[in-house]
Amino acid sequence: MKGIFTALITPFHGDGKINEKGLRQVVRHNIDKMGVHGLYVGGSTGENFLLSKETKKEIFSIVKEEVGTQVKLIAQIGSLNIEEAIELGKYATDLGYDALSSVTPYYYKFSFNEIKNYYLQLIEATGNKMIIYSIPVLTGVNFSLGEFDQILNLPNVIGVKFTDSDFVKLERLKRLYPEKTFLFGFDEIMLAGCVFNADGAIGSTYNVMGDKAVAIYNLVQEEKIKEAMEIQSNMNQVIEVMIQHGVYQSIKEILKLKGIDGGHMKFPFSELSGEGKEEVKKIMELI
Ligand code: HMN
Repeated sequence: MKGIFTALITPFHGDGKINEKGLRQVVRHNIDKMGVHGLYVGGSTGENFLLSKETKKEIFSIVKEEVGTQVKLIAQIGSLNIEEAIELGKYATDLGYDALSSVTPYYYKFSFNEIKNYYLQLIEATGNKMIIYSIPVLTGVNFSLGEFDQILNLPNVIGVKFTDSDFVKLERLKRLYPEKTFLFGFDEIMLAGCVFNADGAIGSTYNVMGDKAVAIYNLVQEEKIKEAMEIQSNMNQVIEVMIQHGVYQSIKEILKLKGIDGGHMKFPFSELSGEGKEEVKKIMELI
């Protein structure tokens, strides 16, 4: 479980149903053109938290069918409803997903022990490997080093999707747990994450710039930081526009301009504005 993982977008039809043809095209594009090492399915990027359990299962199943064993697959199954999370985890495990990942339970201010017990139940019920999804900026859950220590010692926990810019924490964790996998979650600073010993990265923008992320990852292995920085800086020209107009919306528009059906957004997300479309067109030469 090393390298670049695309946090897969989900193409929807205008009525909110899955656009299966588009989803298969996006998967193919990621594997055949971007050359990423794996896919992270059902993350924030997939608009997962807006979807019904049945729709989430449909996505897991279509993606697995399209991928087979070509690249590694991680299923994000986190849900505030533990029964749903377990059902999704068993489903993805039966389909053959290489690992599960679950966001830390959010919205309520859960105690650390409550969060730990949540993971324990998920792990015991599914029996699959688990990658903890830590994203303090969205969940408000920010584990201390001591808390990470307890979480990483739970059975089957193989690593963390580390979406945080606390590089000291990342470096300390990797030194304490060299055998665990730390996948960095902020695309605009993924080079720094890799320099600070992350084992790779998971991100939304890799749907359209995965080839660049793979290049950065490889250059870091070769200790060619200046060349890697050049690519990161070019990526950030694009990410800046994406953030201004909506990251997921912009990714879908870029895919569309490349002839891939990125589909619509799921309500209540709005579609890309007219101005956004114009701005995205202008940065296409960088992609
Ligand atoms: C996921 O769960 O889908 C992603 O892995 C999340 C990922 O860390 C992205 N973060 C969010 O969407 C909040 C980043 O790829 C992010 O979109 C990117 O760094 C641009 O800011």
